[in-house]
Amino acid sequence: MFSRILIANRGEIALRIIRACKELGVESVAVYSEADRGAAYLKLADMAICIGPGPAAESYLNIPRIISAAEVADVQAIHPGFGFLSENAHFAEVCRSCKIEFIGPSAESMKQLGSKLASKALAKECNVPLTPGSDGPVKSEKQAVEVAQKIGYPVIIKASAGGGGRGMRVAHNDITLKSSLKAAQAEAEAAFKDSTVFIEKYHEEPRHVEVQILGDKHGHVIHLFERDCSLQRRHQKLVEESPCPVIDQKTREELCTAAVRLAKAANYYSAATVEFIMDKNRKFYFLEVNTRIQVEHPVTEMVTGQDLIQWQLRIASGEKLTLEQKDVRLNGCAIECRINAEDPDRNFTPCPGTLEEFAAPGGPGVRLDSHAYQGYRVGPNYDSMIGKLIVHRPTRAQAIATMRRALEEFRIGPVKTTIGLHRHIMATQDFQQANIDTGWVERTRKLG
Ligand code: MV4
Repeated sequence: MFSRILIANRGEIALRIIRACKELGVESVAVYSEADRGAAYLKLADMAICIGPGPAAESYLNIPRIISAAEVADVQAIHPGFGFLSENAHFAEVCRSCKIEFIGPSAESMKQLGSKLASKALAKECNVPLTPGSDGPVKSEKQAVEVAQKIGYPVIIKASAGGGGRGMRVAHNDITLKSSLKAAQAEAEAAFKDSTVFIEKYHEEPRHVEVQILGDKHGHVIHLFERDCSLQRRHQKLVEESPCPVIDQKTREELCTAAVRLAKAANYYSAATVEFIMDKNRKFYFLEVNTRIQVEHPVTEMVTGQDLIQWQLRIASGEKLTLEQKDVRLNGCAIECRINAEDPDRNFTPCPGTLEEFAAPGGPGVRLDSHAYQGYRVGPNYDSMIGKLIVHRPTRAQAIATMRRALEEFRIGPVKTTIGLHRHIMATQDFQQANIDTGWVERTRKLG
């Protein structure tokens, strides 16, 4: 195991990684921007280094400054957390050339799986179910129309270099397809310096189900079951849970083993998430692979009893993944609500400010992953997530009851947060009966 690592991130996930380090006896070096100076979680690290001004480009995204901090602190490895540099293959290569272990997958796996077309091609080879589509780049209007007429409208145009919903367009006929194609190519070029796009049949209001993967450097790959992340708004997840409440044991087994086949084919090590869409007939289709630890990893930790961050450290240091697939069991139900400092009644606009009131929930079955506290100032520089409230209970109904109780206890003010929205969601028949899909939040808010 490493003796000292650097955490190239901030906030809640930096704190989560510090906690894992302490439990493994690893020294942690935190980095912070001037905007995060004085944040309480920095005191829990063994060392904290300022790496620049508030704007992320000058601090958390600045590779030379992070590498310099790593050299000064003499660390053996860097954990990138999520967001920022976590899926940057170039950063992983720089770490390698500086003889610093990147706590994540190889740069090669990141590149292969980061390309949506390359990951789809690999998925096809491994018999992972795919949405019908162009199966390769679409270059001309003529080719786009041919593909669309073959698979039928509506279709969706996606950027191969995209992800998380950026650069996607839906078309319902030949005319809108032609204009959308040009716009999608231009958007992809501007956002990713790669205009490659492809076409798929568009699934309306699907569920979003994803499989947690762990692999080691010795070729051993396992899954830790699935999460249902259907409750989201504009590609920002609001609630995540495990297991998916609407699939049976046979579907679960197929979904999870398909994800393992794909990770094995990519020679994957570290943690990954294989994303699927599930349509109204409960058929699933591969979407993309996220080559990082995700925000919602705690729900998987709760139902499996495994510490995913500790596993990432062990795997990066070359240890064997001693966990066998047959020993990974699903125990009960876990639900996570993302607590963001934003106003759901004003189109989710971020609400920076000081948390004058911050009363955290607790008690049986409750986990709070948050770096916030009474007096913490939420700045305007970074995303507005100030914590994640996670519950773990034997059944889904009990988990919802515990979540409702914990959300009642949770008091934050005067800054507006998503707590009230979560109280509402947990009280709906739709959520309680698991009648939700990726369009639910927007549909119900229009009605309300
Ligand atoms: C789709 C789709 C419908 N049909 N692909 C959005 C994020 C990116 N990972 C892929 N996404 C989608 N791809 C086909 N063929 C609908 C979405 C989608 C979505 C997917 C997962 C979670 C939330 C979503 C919200 C809107 C659209």
